[in-house]
Amino acid sequence: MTLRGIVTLLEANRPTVMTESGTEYLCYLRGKVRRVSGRILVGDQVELEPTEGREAIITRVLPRQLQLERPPVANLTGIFACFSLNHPTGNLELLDKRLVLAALSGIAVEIVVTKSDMADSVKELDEMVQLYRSIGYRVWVVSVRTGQGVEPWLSTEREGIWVLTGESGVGKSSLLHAVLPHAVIETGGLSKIDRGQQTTRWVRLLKIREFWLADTPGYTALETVVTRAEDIKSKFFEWDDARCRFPNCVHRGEPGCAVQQGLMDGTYASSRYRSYCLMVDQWVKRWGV
Ligand SMILES: Nc1nc2c(ncn2[C@@H]2O[C@H](COP(=O)(O)OP(=O)(O)OP(=O)(O)O)[C@@H](O)[C@H]2O)c(=O)[nH]1
Ligand SMILES: [Mg+2]
Ligand SMILES: [Zn+2]
Repeated sequence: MTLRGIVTLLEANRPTVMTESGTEYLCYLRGKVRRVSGRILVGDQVELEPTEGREAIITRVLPRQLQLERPPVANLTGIFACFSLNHPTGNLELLDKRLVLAALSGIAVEIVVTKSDMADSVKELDEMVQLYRSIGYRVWVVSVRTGQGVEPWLSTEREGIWVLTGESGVGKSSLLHAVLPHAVIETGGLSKIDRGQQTTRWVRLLKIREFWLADTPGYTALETVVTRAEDIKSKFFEWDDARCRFPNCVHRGEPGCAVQQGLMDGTYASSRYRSYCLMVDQWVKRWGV
């Protein structure tokens, strides 16, 4: 009997697969499959043959739609870019980087501002939310402590495989726990220096109505395909209608640059421009293009 399923967990290299009927099997990989498909990933669609009890052998790994180096999840549809303003202190540069890399990889991204009850300044929080909404991002503001925003975030229709990303301690696992109180999810505290403690060790997919959601261990960046540094500017969508004198302007001091002008008159956020420059510089250093 051959069944179809999805890899929901890889623990100590043993995949757990959930079949279409919702049964979970602890699996082995047939040697040939391992040789042909290489490393199996959470999110892989597979065929399996049950052996005894809740055990099965994976006989085939279906072709992957998409695979990034990080997070190590196959067939990703989108990411939730989790960001806390304070405790731990949010890093806008890392947030912007994730937004750009998601766009470059062709996956969806939504921003989840976590731990809203811990924000030191409501004004700062509002400004941040407004900035990203004005660029066109979907932004959620949630607190698992007060329950704010969790329900609207969750009840939005989605499909495919989504992953929670963000610095250690931003509250990814806590959010998952608030949504699925019966699932076994590790959550941790913050260390004395107000950083997370890398509590989550495994990637695990959980079914939420029509979509899959995975927690990840404190990933801040996505690892994506190599592109040219000049592709980065097109992912700062708010600059789309900036009409610079030179069409190939990279907004780094050229004369007649509409982005520089917009920064000066306050049309564009300086934090975004800073992220842009840092990202381009890192890119050139790493890839040379
Ligand atoms: N006040 C408050 N604390 C929160 C909230 N969400 C999470 N926390 C706390 O923040 C700490 C870290 O939360 P986790 O959910 O473990 O963070 P994580 O993002 O999963 O961290 P890693 O697994 O290390 O990547 C825990 O002590 C949580 O109780 C929130 O909305 N409000
Ligand atoms: Mg966690
Ligand atoms: Zn320009």
